[in-house]
Amino acid sequence: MIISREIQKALNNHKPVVALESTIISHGMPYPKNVQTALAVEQVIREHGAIPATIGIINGEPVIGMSPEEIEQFGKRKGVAKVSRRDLPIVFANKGWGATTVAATMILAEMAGIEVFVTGGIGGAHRGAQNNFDISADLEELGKTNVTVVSAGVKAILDIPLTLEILETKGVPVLCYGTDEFPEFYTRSSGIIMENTVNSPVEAAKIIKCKRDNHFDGGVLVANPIPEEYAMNKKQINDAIETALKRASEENITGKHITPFLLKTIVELTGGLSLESNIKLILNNAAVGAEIAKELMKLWK
Ligand code: PSU
Ligand code: MN
Repeated sequence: MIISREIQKALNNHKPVVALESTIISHGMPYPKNVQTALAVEQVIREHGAIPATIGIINGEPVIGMSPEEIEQFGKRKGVAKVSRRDLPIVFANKGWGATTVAATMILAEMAGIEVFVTGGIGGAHRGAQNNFDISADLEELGKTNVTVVSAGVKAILDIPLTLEILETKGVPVLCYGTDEFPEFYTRSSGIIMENTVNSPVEAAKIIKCKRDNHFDGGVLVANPIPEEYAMNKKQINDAIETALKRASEENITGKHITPFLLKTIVELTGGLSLESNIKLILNNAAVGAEIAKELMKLWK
């Protein structure tokens, strides 16, 4: 794989590095906000004293630390595949371009030696997963790959209680950041009270370190709620989600296309409000992820 010089140097010198995914750029947001957001997220990570590593696949090669020009390409190029674990060998063999999901980004981050990864929301069990088995490979990856993922919880397009049950089964610690309630992406509250709250980056870092020191393989999920001032009105977002889910079923959207379809439809239905919330929560996750990466480096030194 291709690791940028800046990132290789940072890793060699035990400087904090934060991984970022590219599916959110190619399939999660419209152009040009996707590119602006990806660059702004990198900037926040730098302001917090860590080095951003946006990850994607170019001509069949994993790139750890994309350049701004490459990020621009991922934002506007047509035909960049959405790549999860199962798709990796295919895009490698075909020398294609691939936007990596949470699962695929975790795999490549671990291979590069990056512990902390910031995103917006992870994939999970879709509604009806009991029957249709639509459960994101992100959950499987969190069960086995040694990377900490900072997300704003899980979107209500998914079945949140079922997603949390699967995370428990897979042995994934879920750390709610500054709250005891699991966050619901666009809003702070899901009504689900969790067992584990962390109130500072160092608290999260200590738990991650214990997991690594004891060789309990797998990820850690840090669930960081959207700041109150950017949270959406619960009724408005829930109505949009219900309508989007109905449209997806009418149009027979399934498999890997469902999450991008729902995100796009929800942006349309909310007149762009959900996109603004989405951007703000990622920037907020970037700040927390960078701080956790810094604390971890202190503990490891
Ligand atoms: N949630 C978002 N934005 C996204 C995704 C999820 O708010 O862009 C993307 C992530 O890359 C995640 C993927 O890993 O969707 C999950 O897709 P699937 O359910 O097909 O595994
Ligand atoms: Mn799926």
